[in-house]
Amino acid sequence: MGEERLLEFLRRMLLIRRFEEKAAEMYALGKIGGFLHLYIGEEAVAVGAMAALEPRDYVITHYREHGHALARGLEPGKIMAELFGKATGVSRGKGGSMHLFDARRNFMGGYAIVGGSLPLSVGLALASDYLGEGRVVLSVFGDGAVNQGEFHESLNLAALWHLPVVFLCENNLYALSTPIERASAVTEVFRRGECYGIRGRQVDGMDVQAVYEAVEEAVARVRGGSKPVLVEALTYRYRGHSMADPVQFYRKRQEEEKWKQWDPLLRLRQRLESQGRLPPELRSQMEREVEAEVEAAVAFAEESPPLPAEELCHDVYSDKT
Ligand SMILES: Cc1ncc(C[n+]2csc(CCOP(=O)(O)OP(=O)(O)O)c2C)c(N)n1
Ligand SMILES: [Mg+2]
Repeated sequence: MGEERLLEFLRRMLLIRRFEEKAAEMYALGKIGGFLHLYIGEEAVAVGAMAALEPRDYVITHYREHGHALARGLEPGKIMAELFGKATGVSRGKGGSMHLFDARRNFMGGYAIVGGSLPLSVGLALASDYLGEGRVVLSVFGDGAVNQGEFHESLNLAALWHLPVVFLCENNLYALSTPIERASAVTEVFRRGECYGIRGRQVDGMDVQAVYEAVEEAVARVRGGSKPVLVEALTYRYRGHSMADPVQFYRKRQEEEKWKQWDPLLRLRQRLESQGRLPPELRSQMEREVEAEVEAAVAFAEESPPLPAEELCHDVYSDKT
């Protein structure tokens, strides 16, 4: 893979990490209310997967979606403003952390209901197919969604109608405090589509290049008219489920340390450094630029006006017929 692309992957993962660290800080300062689910540790999945898409493709995802939005190219300032509940946010400050949306980038939203976005992703794929648009849908969800009825209904219909969906499960081994082996009779998520004739593939979700290659292959298949594909990315969230989660009560320190050794940023950085493709000056320049971008995002959110109360009931119904 070309040097430029790998450096871009590293920059995007770094942007997500620094953005999330800053969001945690802003939450602690009381600038962000409601729930805040951080994506730290899982950056390689979003960055690898989004890079395999074309701009016309749809993305739809769950509530741990800041990383997906950043990797898809939504502006950091408008995402931070959304977390702050400001009128300049991507959803005009009405959605908050779990409901980032940008139709211009075909980013069709984060959804708070576990599994709730899966039927919507099939609907988007049906529209693309019916209209002959050639768009692929990347449908992202967590391991907690795979025992929901909606998961099975969605996979069945998508397979039956040969719809252009790539189902991407971010298996971070836990749904809230429940480990996957306590919730799933079959823990190999990639096999869960077999009964619908859906091809599955497991990938190292801590390796951005591996994720990119797996999703790119899946997208090419699906765009070529084959059945949907299910990709399972094995990954790990470093923080609690949300900012309010006392993670130490259900996870072992050794497990956390083990996964941190496979840190996606560290791995790519070491790979590039060992190949002489990331000299120290370039690395510190990248760090400085990303930090400045995140600071600018916070400044934009701080300076933005709150949503006027009279606008609360606007945009409840679409005026498009
Ligand atoms: C239908 C439904 N049931 C329960 C919840 C409460 N809930 C919020 S997040 C979550 C865990 C989901 O875990 P997973 O899908 O693995 O995603 P992760 O948080 O690990 O990224 C649960 C049970 C919900 N939001 N929706
Ligand atoms: Mg999970």
